[in-house]
Amino acid sequence: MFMRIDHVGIACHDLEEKIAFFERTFDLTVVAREVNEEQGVKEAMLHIADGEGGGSYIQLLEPLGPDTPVGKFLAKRGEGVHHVAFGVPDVARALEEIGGKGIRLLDEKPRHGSMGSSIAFLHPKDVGGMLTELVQAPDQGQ
Ligand code: MC0
Repeated sequence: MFMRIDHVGIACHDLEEKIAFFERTFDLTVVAREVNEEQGVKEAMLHIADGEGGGSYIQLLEPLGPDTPVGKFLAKRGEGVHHVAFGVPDVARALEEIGGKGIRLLDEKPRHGSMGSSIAFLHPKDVGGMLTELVQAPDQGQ
């Protein structure tokens, strides 16, 4: 079902400061930036490598406000790994399969994600404490 790790999402207070840190420390490059109002984030993708069905990235996330998923996470836990996202060939089909196994779906159907992807989240409490995201790259499943 999973083709690769698409990205690791990291919650931060200051996106620009964290981008500068990752660029100078690990020689990574920002390849996309977006404000995603629906998800309540301002985010940047830093490219690491290319794999089956798409690339892999570090995703830096700054909340648009305190009453958003990342805003609440920061208040409760501070900066750090917020979620892990796995590339799948077909996110709607993956949701059906995973939901059928009793895992709580935070999204019943795919939503808009970074770089034109389709995404959906699984409840962290059902996945060993890890907020899990499914990602279908825009050129998959067409
Ligand atoms: C909350 N919990 C987490 C967690 N967030 N555990 C691991 N990782 C996280 N990120 C835990 C809490 O500690 C709590 O455990 C329990 O889950 C319920 O949390 P809560 O604080 O009561 O509930 P909420 O209201 O904060 O909701 C948490 C939930 C929510 C995960 C359901 O954040 C959500 O629906 N997230 C999916 C959307 C999202 O995160 N969007 C932002 C990234 P205890 O033990 O205290 O009960 S958008 C994105 O990344 C896009 C742009 C993209 O990739 O393209």
